[in-house]
This record gives sequence, C-alpha cells and structure tokens, in this order.
Amino acid sequence: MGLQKIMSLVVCVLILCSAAMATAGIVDLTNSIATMDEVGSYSVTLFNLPNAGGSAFSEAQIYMDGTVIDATISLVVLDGYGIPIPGYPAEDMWLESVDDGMVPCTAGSSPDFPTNEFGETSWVNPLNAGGCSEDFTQVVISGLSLNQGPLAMHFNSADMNGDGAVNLADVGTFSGLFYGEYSFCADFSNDGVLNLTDVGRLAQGSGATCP
Ligand SMILES: [Ca+2]
Ligand SMILES: [Ca+2]
Repeated sequence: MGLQKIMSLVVCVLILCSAAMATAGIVDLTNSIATMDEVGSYSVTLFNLPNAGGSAFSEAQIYMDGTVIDATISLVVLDGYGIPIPGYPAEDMWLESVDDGMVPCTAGSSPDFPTNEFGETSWVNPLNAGGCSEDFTQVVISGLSLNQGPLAMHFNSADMNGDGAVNLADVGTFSGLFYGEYSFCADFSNDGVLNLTDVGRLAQGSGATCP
C-alpha cells in the first residue's frame, strides 16, 4: 500500500472519529427508554407527600381500583449510538405530569440514583411532591421529554394545592371535596371511593413539608 493511500485512510478514520465524537456521550431522546415493567396495561396512581412520606413506586395503586401494584420506573439513558451513558446526575432527570399537576419539591421527582455503568436508573423511593394530576407522566432528561408516549401514571397528594406543605388549607380543600361529588384528587387510596382510608392518609401527611 502506497503512503498516499495509507494517509488517505488515516484521514478517513479521523473524519469518522470526529463525526462520532459529535454525538457520542450525548443523550439521545429516542434511544433512551423509560418503562414500568410490572404494570402491564394498567394505569396507576402514586400518593405523594412533600416529605417523601407517601407511597413508594413499588406500592403504587391501580387507577380507580386501589390494588397495590409495583410501578417502579426504569430508565436507560443511551447516546445516539445506543451506548449507555453512566454517571448521569440524578437531579438532571425527573418526572413531570403532562398537565403539570404534580408539583415536585426541588429535585423532588428525580430518580433514586445517577445512571449506573449500563446507563440505568430507577424510581422506587417515594417522591418529594404534592399536587394532583389525572394526566399521564413524562420522563424528562435535562429539560427535554423522551420521544416516547407518556407513562400511564397519575398522582395525588395530601398537599392538595401543591405549595410544598400539608396544612389547614389542604384540610379545608379535602373536607369540601369529601362531602361532595367524587374527586380523584381527594381519593388518596385511589380505590374509587372517598372514605376513612383517605382521611387516614390526610392525617398521615399532616404537617409534612418539602425538605
Ligand atoms: Ca398545601
Ligand atoms: Ca379512597
């Protein structure tokens, strides 16, 4: 092989390398995937408190049924080549209600840990959050939603107005809803009825605040 040929090969390789450098290690919102593997075709509801005293994802409830179900969310963060991105900071990933009804405390809806060597993280621990959303849930990485359909997860909270504290204002709202027509936002056990179980969860959350 002549020197010129070898040189042109080297140049080719360098160009390929620099093209690869342009997107390697950068999150790809299509390749990265979030799943709730145990949920199947159900939609689920998670009861939140600002102090993370609400439900773990492993103890979410089937929407309007109340049966406990494991709604752990798994996220795999991949670059444009499908290569895992390890060490992605937990606080740069979070959950958002499509209608913004769930209101997290600062970094309150982030996953449990930064991505591992396989680019994986998950949501199991309870969120620090309030507010109410009967809409679906987006997984967001550094401000951009994944290019997939949202997850069938809803949220409610004893912090009904989502101001970061469970106090008399929320008790007043709950009382108003409790004696009225059925309200998803007050059905903390999400079994489709408002009863003492929901009052118990309100009591459980009383005084809870964002960290
Ligand atoms: Ca409140
Ligand atoms: Ca209920």
